[in-house]
Amino acid sequence: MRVTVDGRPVDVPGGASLLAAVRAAGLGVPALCHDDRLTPVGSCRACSVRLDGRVVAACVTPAAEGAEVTVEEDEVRALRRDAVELIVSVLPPYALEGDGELARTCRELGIGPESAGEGAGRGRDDSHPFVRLDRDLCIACGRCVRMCAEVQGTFALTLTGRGSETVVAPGTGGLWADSDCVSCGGCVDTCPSGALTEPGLPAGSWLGPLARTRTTCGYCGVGCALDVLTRDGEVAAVRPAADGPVNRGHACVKGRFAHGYLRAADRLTRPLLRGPSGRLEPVGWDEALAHVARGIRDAIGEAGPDSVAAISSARSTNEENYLLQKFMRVVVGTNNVDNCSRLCHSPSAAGLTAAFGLAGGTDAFEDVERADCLLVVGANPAEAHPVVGARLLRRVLGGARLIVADPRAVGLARHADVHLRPRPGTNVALFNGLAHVLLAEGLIDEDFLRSRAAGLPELAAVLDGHTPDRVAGITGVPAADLVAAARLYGRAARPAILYGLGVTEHLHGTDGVRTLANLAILRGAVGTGRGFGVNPLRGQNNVQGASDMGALPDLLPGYGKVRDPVARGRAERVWGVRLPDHDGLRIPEMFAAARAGDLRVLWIVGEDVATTDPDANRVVEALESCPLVISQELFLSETARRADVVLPAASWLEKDGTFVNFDRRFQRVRPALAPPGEARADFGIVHALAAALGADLGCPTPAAALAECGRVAPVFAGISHDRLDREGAVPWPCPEAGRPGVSRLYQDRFATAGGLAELAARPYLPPGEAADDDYPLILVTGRRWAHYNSGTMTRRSGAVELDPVDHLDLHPADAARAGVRDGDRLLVESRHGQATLTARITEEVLRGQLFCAFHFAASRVNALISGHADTVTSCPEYKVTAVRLRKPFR
Ligand SMILES: Nc1nc2c(c(=O)[nH]1)N[C@H]1C(S)=C(S)[C@@H](COP(=O)(O)OP(=O)(O)OC[C@H]3O[C@@H](n4cnc5c(=O)[nH]c(N)nc54)[C@H](O)[C@@H]3O)O[C@H]1N2
Ligand SMILES: Nc1nc2c(c(=O)[nH]1)N[C@H]1C(S)=C(S)[C@@H](COP(=O)(O)OP(=O)(O)OC[C@H]3O[C@@H](n4cnc5c(=O)[nH]c(N)nc54)[C@H](O)[C@@H]3O)O[C@H]1N2
Ligand code: SF4
Ligand code: FES
Ligand SMILES: [Mo]
Repeated sequence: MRVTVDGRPVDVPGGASLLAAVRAAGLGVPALCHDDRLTPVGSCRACSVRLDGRVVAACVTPAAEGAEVTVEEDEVRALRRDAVELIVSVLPPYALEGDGELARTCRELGIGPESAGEGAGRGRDDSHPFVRLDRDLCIACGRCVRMCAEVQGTFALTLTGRGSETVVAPGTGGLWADSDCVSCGGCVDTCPSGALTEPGLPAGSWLGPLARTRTTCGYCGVGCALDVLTRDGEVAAVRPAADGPVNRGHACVKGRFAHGYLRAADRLTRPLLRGPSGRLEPVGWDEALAHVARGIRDAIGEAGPDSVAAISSARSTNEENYLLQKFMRVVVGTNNVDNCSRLCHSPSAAGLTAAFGLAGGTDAFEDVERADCLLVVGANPAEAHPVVGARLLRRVLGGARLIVADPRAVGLARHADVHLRPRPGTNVALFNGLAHVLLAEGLIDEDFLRSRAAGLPELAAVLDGHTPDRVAGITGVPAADLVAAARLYGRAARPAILYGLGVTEHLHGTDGVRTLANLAILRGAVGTGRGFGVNPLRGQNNVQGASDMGALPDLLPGYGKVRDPVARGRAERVWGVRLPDHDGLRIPEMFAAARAGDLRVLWIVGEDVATTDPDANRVVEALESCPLVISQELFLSETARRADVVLPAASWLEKDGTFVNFDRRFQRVRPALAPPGEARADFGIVHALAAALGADLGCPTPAAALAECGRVAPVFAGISHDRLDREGAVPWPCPEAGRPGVSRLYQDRFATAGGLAELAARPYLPPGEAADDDYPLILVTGRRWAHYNSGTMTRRSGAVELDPVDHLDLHPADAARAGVRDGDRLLVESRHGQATLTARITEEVLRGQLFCAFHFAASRVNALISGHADTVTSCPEYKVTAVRLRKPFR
C-alpha cells in the first residue's frame, strides 16, 4: 500500500498505521502511549499528524491507499508539543531527568523542567523485590497494563483514579508485592516515564555506559535470548532481546531477575577436598584434580572402567556435555554417563523416536501461532515455561480452542474450553479414550493413515476396550468431557499438542508419550504442516542439548547407539580409540551400583541429586557408599556437602558455548562476567582433569568442540559458532553449513526404519503407587513460578521474597478432615520417607490429591518419592506418591 508522508511516497503493508508509515518515511513523532507489541489506544495525542487536512493520532489511524500525511508542519508540531507539555505539567521536575523515553522526548521537543509541575505526592510502592513504582511519574498511558494483559497474559494491573489523578495499580488493590504480578518485567520495559523501574536502575539510565552481552537464558528450556547489561563486573540488568527468536522481547522472573546468586557470599570459589578431619577444606586446583585423577586411575586399575560413572549437567553447554561424555568414553573407557533427561523427558526421547524417528519435538514453536486448537497435557507452562505460556494464552485469547489435561487447575486451565482432570497416573487410559472417540466418530485422516502410518489395526483392537464410560471409571474424567475434548481436537484444522512432565514422570511414561502421539497420527496432524505435531516442553536450558551431545549411557552424540558398530565406528574414527560397546549405567543404576559397592567413582556435574532425585534417603546412602564422589557446583548443595571433592564451576552468565532449547534450536551462550575466585567453566575443568590423567581431549575451545561433534554426528554438521553468531538460532537436524536447519520435521517421510509414523497399541496399566488406608492421599510434585528445581540459584535471589517456602496444596475438604489451617507446618509421610511443608489450602487440587514443589532442600520432598520408574527409560514416578499427613504443628 502506498501513502505519501510529507510529500514522499512510502510503501507500508496493509493494515499498517500512519505511525508505521511515518517511521517508514524515516521521520519520528513521539508516541508515549504506543508500543508496537500492544493494541494502540491513542490516548496521549503526542503522535498527532495531519491526514488529508484533519489532525489525527497516527498510532490508531490506519494507513489507507493514497493517504497524504503531514508530519513536519508548524501547527501539528505545536499540537504534539502541547500534548507532551500537558503530560509533563503534572509531573515533578525529575521526570525530565535520565534517559527514559519521556525525558528524551522532552529534550527533543525543547521542553524543560520549567514546564513540569510539582508532582502529586502520591508516593512510591517499593514492596516488590523486582518492580518499583513511583506513582508521581505515572502518565497513565496504560502501556504497562496492556503489556501485562496482552503479552504476559496475567492481567495483574489496572489504571485507577480519574483525570490527572489516574495511576497504575495492582488489580487486587494493595501492594505490588501482594498482587498477581509474576515479575516478567514487561511493564518496566514498556514504561516510558520511569514510573516503573527495577531496583538500582533509574529509568533508561542503564542504556548508555553499560556493556551489553547477548546470550541465552540458562534456566529453562524455552531459550530466551537475553541482553545482559554489566557494570564494573556485576550484572546491572537483564533485558529480553526484542529480536530473540523464541521470546521476542519477553522473559520471565528467573531469566530476567534471578541473578543474585552470582555474587552470593557462599558461592564456591575454590576447590574443596575432604581432609583427614572429615571436613571439606579449600585446596588448590592441582591438588584437587590430582586427587580425582588418582581415584579414577585406581578405580580403573582395580575394578575396571565401569566402576567410574558421571552425571553430566543439562545446565551446562553442549560443548561441555560433549567434552564430558568424550572424557568418559575415551579417557575412562566406559559408557557410564547420563544426564537429568533421565528424570525428565527420557520417555519423550524414547517415545518420539519410536513414533516418528527422532528424539525431539516435531515442529517449530512459532507454528502454534497458526494452530486453531491447543491440547496442553501434563504441563504448566504459565509457571514452568512462562514465555511459552504467555504465547499460548495469547493464541487462545486470539481464538484458538484450548484443551487442558491436568489434574490441577493450572494457570491455563482457567481459559480452557475443556479441562480434563485425570487421576494422576492414568494418562494412557485418557489418551486411548480420546483416540477411541476419534476413531468411533471418524475424526481421523484416512489418507494419512493409509500412506504414512503403521499399526492401525493393532491400535484399533486395544481401543475397543476404551469406551468413554470405561475410561471415565479409570481416570475420573466424565465421559462427556472426554468426548467434547476429542471432538475439539478431532475437528480442528490445525491442532497442536504440547506436553510436559505430567506425561513422562510416570511408571508408564513412555507409553504416555506414545499414546499421546497416536492422537496426532490419527489426525494426520504431524509431518504434514497441518498443525503443530507433538511437542515436549523440555525442561532445563540444555537438557535437549545434553542428550543430543551423547551424555547418555546408550547413545553417542547425535543418537547413534553405542551398540551399533556403524555409529561406534564413526565416533572411533574421529576420536582415534576403540569404544566400549555395551550400554552404561543410567542414573538410578549408578546409585544402585554405589549401594552395592560396585561403583568406585561418581562424578556429578551440576545436579543436586540429594535434593532432586527420587527416594532421597537412598540417594544419600549411595553417595555415602561410593568411595569417591565429586560434585562440580556453584554452591555447597546437599550433594556437594556429601562429596569428597567439590569443584567450583562457572554458571551460564560466565561462559561460552551453546544451548539447544525445547524446539531444537542451537543458540549461543556468551560470558557477560568472569567467574568468581578460582571457579572455572565446566569445559576447562573437564580438560584439566583429562590433563591430570595424562590425556588430551583435543578441541581446545568450545567452538572446536562443536565442530568436532558435527563430525561424529552428521545431524549437527552444519552448525557452528560462527554461523550462530551470524544467524542467531539454527535448529537441528542441520547436516550442511549452507542450508537451513529443519524446524518442521517429517514433511516427506518419518525418520523411522520404514519411514512411517508408528501408532502404539498400549493398554492402560496402573501407576506404581496407590492410595490405601495407611497412605490415603496422592501427592503430585512439580514446579512453582518463582523458583527453579533444587532452588540453589533462585533461593539466592530476590525470588525468595516472592516465594519463601515449599507449600503443600490441599483441598479444603481434606484440610478440614485433617484439622489443617492455611499456613500450618505439616509433616508428610510416605512409605519411603518424610517431608516438612507449609499448608496452602486451595481448590486448585482435587479432593484426595496434594501438590507441592521441591525447590527448598530443607523440605526433603524427594525423600517421599518412591523408587518406581518408567519401565522403558527409568524416568522416576515423581508424579504419583501415596502419602499421609501428620498432625500440624503451628
Ligand atoms: N519456574 C520453574 N520453571 C521451570 C522449572 C522450575 O523448577 N521452576 N524446571 C524446568 C524443568 S527441569 C522442567 S522438566 C520443566 C517442567 O515443566 P512442566 O512439565 O510443566 O512441570 P511440572 O510442574 O513438573 O508438571 C506439569 C504438570 O503435570 C501435571 N500432572 C501430574 N500428573 C499428571 C497426570 O497423571 N496426568 C496429567 N495429564 N498431568 C499430570 C501436574 O499437575 C503439573 O501441573 O519446567 C522447567 N521450568
Ligand atoms: N519431586 C520432584 N523431583 C524432581 C522433579 C519433579 O517434578 N518432582 N523434576 C525432576 C527434573 S525434571 C529435573 S530436570 C531435576 C533437576 O534437578 P537438578 O538438576 O538437580 O536441579 P537444578 O537446580 O536445575 O541444578 C542442579 C545444580 O546445578 C548447579 N549448576 C547450575 N549451573 C551450573 C553449571 O553451569 N555448571 C555446574 N557444574 N553446575 C551448575 C546448580 O547450582 C544446582 O545446584 O529435578 C527432578 N526432581
Ligand atoms: S521463560 Fe525460561 S528461558 Fe525464558 S527467561 Fe524464563 S527461565 Fe529463562
Ligand atoms: S502514541 Fe499515539 S496517541 Fe499516544
Ligand atoms: Mo527437567
